Order: sequence, then structure tokens, then C-alpha cells
Amino acid sequence: PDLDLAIRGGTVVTASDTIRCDIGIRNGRIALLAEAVTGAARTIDASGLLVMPGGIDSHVHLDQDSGPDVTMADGFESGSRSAAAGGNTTIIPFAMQIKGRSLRACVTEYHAKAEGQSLIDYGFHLIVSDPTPTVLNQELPALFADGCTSFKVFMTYDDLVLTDRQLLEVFSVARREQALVMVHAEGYDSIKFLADRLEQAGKTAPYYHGVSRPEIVEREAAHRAISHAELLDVPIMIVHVSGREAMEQIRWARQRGLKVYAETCPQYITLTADDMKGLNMDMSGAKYVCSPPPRDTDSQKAIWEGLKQGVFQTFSSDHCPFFYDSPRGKLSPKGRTSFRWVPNGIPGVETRMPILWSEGVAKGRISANEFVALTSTNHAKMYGLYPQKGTIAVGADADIVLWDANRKETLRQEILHHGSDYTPWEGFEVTGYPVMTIARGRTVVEEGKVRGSPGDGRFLKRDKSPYALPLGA
Ligand code: DUC
Ligand code: ZN
Ligand code: ZN
Ligand code: ZN
Repeated sequence: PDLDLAIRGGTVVTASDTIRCDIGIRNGRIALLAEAVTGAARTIDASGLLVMPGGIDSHVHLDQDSGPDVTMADGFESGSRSAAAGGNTTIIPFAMQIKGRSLRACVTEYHAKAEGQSLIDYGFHLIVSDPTPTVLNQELPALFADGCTSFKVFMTYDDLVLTDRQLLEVFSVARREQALVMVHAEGYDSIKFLADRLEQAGKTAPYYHGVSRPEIVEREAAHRAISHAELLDVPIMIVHVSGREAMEQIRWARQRGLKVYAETCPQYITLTADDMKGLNMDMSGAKYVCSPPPRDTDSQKAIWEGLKQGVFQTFSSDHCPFFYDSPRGKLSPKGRTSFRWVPNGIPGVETRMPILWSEGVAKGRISANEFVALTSTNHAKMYGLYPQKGTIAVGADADIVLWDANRKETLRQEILHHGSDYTPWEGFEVTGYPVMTIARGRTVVEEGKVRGSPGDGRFLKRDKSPYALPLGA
């Protein structure tokens, strides 16, 4: 037989269509879409299941340097395994520059961390924390040419924050090179001011993490980033948008015709600031500490509006996994003294797709096609992977998730594959779950059982993003 694999009897769902058809796969790519595909070396019966493009999670942190006191709970092996178990076939983690060091040298280290480890294909976004002339004029253009065609900048954190001048410098390189800028929009000085005042008042519990980073702080930074982007005519993607305030800035930018894109995450439709209270303001609230912090139920409503109206192009996990009960995790010795030292981030690469399906599609808020766009197709388009990734079409990589729309599951640590020792969604009930994840024609995970191996995943050299073209290009 000239086909390696046939997926038969399922309903194929892409970002644009829902079609009853079979899929024929050869050499890791989709060779054939037809009413009936026969004569393959192996056949998978997908009757009763949805057949969708594998998830692409374009916002994932793995094995990222987290300072001297803290270790991330996932490297590329466990992180990619968890991603695959959650229906993903591609992840785009970050390669972070450490201030005072060469960006190129840091990226080389991340390549070494990932080499031979990932079960699924991966790319890298860069993080620029020290935009020296060498970084701006030599290293960034060379790294873009190497296929890392997007980078993130931070407007907060001592170790990462860029001044407005520096933001303008990197934005202008992005414009010239057609790289896509991702912006962490939270204002450094406001957070510092509020956190100092809270600590002085003895308010140090994890709950005050959220109080120190209110929506206004995110909105102000979003507006500032948008203004810088307009000044230079450079497209930007505002990541992890948490609520109405920042979202209104994005709407405003779009009405002005600006190329301002946005991402949101599961935490902003399911968690609230109250989760950080834990039990009577104890340390267990640290399990939910992430930035921007979860808001309130009104904000969740706002985010749903944005998801339905196309404000958001991508729905990513912002998987940033730490241990809870560990001296190198959320409860590090310093972390116990104040929210200021609790590492910011939560694990979620495995639960992203079930949460959006369950809360979105199963509850009638978005269509299955919109789900595919938000979890896969738009990530591929935005970050230079389309149409190799992100769709089911002849010639595309055979990256596929078989999805049981009716499967009920209770999310809990016990069934997950990540390195963290907890999930923020312990006990959360979902309808809709992945049954099998197929990456370039190979079964990576089947019914929660891992079939793939570290090293099966390859580094993806991404194209320039068509979304990064300036208005006046
Ligand atoms: N930003 C992220 O993107 N992830 C975790 C923490 C943060 O500040
Ligand atoms: Zn590279
Ligand atoms: Zn961020
Ligand atoms: Zn992140």
C-alpha cells in the first residue's frame, strides 16, 4: 500500500469547514482527503470522533531560567509530553536572553535544552531583555533568519523590563525585519509602587499579588505599547490579555486600523482573583499566582465577548509550570515571606484545549470551527507555520487530534503528564477530551498513554509572519 495510515469514519473540522471524510497519510504528511480511503498499511477508526488539526500552543515556557531560587517544573520532555496528551502537536516556547549576555548565546542554550527531548515539533520565540546595538543590529536579524521569527518584550520585571526607549528600538528592528513582537503589557513602576505599599501594610499573602497588578496597570501598558507601535507603524501581539480594560485598548487600536493582535488564556475564563485567597488567605493561593492575575467574573464575560467577536486571534495556555510544595517552587523560602517572591505562572498546556472546548463549544459560546482557529490555525498563521501546520489539507503535516466531543472528564493532577505537583483546575469538570494525538503521522498519545519518544519532535524554522507586515509596507 502506498499510504502509511488512514483515519477513517471521522468528521473533519478545520477553522473553516466541517466535513465527513477520511484522511490518507504518507511520509508524515496528508496525502489524500476522500469519502473513503482504503489500502493503507494501518487504519484508525475515528467513527463518532472529530478529527481536528493538532493544537498549537504558541505560549509555553519550558526549562526557562527562573532565577537562583526557583526551578521550572517542566523541561522539553515532560512539557511536550503534557502538551501532546492535551491534544497538541506543536509548541512554541521561549528562548530567553539574560541581561548582560548575548542573545545568540542564550538561544544556543535553549536549542541544547530541547535537542532530543521533545515528543512534538517546536519552535522558539525569543525574549529580548538587553537590546544592545549588537543584539539589535546583528543577533536579532541572524536569529530571525534562523527561523525564530517572533520575540517577546516585557514592560515589567526587574530582570526583563525594557524602557520606552528600548521598546522603540526593538519595535523598529521588528518593523524592518518583519518579525512579530509579542508584548507583556503590565507597567513596572505602578506594580512596584503598589507592591511596596502592600508589603509596608503587612499584606503579603498570595492574594495581594493580584491587588498589586490591577487591570488599570495592564491597560496603561497596553495603551503605551499600542502608541509606540503606531508611532513606528509596527504590528504587535498583546499576549495574555486578562480582562475588559486591556481588551478595550485593543478594540480602540483596531478601530484606528492598527495591526494590534491579542491572545488570551484559560485562566482568564475560569479563574478569579479569589482563587489566590486559598483557604483563609493561606499559601495555597500561590497555586494560582500568574501574571497578569486572574480577575473577576465580569472580566471573564468580557473575555468571552472578545473571543466571540474576533478581538482575540489566539487562545494559548501560557504554561509556566512551577512546583507548589517545593523549596524551589511557589513555596521557596523567599516565596513564603511575600507574594513578591512567588514565581509567576501556572501549568496549563494539557488542559487548554479541553477547557476551551468545554466552556466554549459545549456551552454554545463558540463553534467547533472557531475552536480550531483559536487553538491551532491562527497560531500557525500568526507565527509563520501555515499551511505546514494548523490545518487539515493535502500537503500539510499529518498533525491531528482525534477528539471525543462527549467525553466527560474531571481534570485532576492524577491524570496529567506535566512536571508540576498540582493543577490549578483540580476537580474542574469538562466535556470534550482528546482521544489520540497524531504528530507527522505517528501516534504520540493514545487514551492518555504516551506512545511517542523524546526526540521525535523537530525544531521548526518558522517563516516570517505575514501578520508582521507594517501597514505602509
Ligand atoms: N508572563 C508570562 O508570559 N508567563 C508567565 C509569567 C509572565 O509574567
Ligand atoms: Zn534558532
Ligand atoms: Zn508575560
Ligand atoms: Zn508566558
